[in-house]
Amino acid sequence: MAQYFPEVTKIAYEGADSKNPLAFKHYDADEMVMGKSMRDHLRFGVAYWHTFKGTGADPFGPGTILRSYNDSDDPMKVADMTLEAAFEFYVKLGIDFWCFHDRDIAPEADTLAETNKRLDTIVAKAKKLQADTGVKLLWGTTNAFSHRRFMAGAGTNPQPEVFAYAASQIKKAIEVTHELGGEGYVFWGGREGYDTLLNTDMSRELDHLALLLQMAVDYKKKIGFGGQFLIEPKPKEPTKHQYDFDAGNCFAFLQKYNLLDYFKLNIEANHATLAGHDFQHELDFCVGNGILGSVDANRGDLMLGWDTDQFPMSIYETTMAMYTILKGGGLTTGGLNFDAKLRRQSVDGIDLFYAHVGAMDCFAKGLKNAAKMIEDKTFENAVKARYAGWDTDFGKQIETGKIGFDELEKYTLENGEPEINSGHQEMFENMLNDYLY
Ligand code: XLS
Ligand code: CA
Ligand code: CA
Repeated sequence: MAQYFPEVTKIAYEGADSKNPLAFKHYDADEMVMGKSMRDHLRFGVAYWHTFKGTGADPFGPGTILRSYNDSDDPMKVADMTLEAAFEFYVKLGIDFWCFHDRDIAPEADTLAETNKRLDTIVAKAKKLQADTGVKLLWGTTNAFSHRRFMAGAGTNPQPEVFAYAASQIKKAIEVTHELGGEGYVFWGGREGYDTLLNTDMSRELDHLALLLQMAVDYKKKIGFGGQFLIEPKPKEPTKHQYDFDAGNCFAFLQKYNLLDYFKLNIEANHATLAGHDFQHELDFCVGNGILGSVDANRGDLMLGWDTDQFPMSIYETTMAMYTILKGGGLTTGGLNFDAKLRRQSVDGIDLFYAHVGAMDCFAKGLKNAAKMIEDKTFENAVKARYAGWDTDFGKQIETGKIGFDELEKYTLENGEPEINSGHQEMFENMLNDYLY
């Protein structure tokens, strides 16, 4: 097979003192952390759409990134070469998982039948490459947002014909994800949302979205697909009001439509911050409600109000994220998928390696910090102490509903003003820094 990244050999772990930008300083795949290998904790994935289809295009100009695997007028030849390049990249990087949209891996043709045929051709090749390399599919998904037919949404489109098209596409994408042994299947809202209520029936659109998801659940059962269904929240972009705004919003939606048994969430760092939340807040909400499924590991730019999808680089963020993930029992069928793209000026193939190596190291260091924080019980004990009042008889009586307003009023009249305790936030922040330095 042709080599698309001849300048790179396999990325090795060289330890924290290494100055080699193409070596891991913290990610040692087989190193054990809290009784589990780093590989099994972190379950890193590469996002096909950004890493292999990203061109650096922005609203002011077309792509800047040229790749030899794109160099053909035949779209299926490009798809074929790109898939080979992708697996060469996965192996050289030492990554265990990949993720894709149907239209990333095989180009759309003039009819759905022809498009599906193209997809089958590429999926057969991907299956072989997976078997040859041991790289696995973390999740598949459908791109039901780029084509012009989906300009007003897929499942929430005002026209049933477009709903039907989306359903057909999702059906096929679930089939190929199943064929490739995918551990999950993601539903990101795409253009499920609206820009103005002057032309939108929001309640009806949400009913339709739930219907589409219910059909997907039925079909999953029918074909015996055992992967986890995931919803990926995002508050805005492309529409002004995306329906799957944040984790809390998705949780309410799943409950209302009786879908909670079948879905977990795929939390993206950049979508959390766009919704005005910390990445860790969204993760913690999911852990607390038993709905953390998987993670899109990237970052936004807090100065910018859009989805910049940058590679994670903040040890603080990855430490806090891994702390919550570990406390929640870790990733099981999910993983850390780098849904991140190179900047427009990072045009070299080697930049893809720098980006992923750095991001993997950043999460590996975050994992080690978080494990230490958990083993030391520093924050666990502090939080326990802060809520200790609830473990007294009095607290227990409230928590178990044994006493109500009358008793609480009596207690307060008898005991008067409560003594208040400091939250010691600054001290805790200093203690966190002790783990980061
Ligand atoms: C877009 C989303 C998308 C999903 C998969 O903002 O992050 O890439 O992860 O459709
Ligand atoms: Ca994402
Ligand atoms: Ca994003």
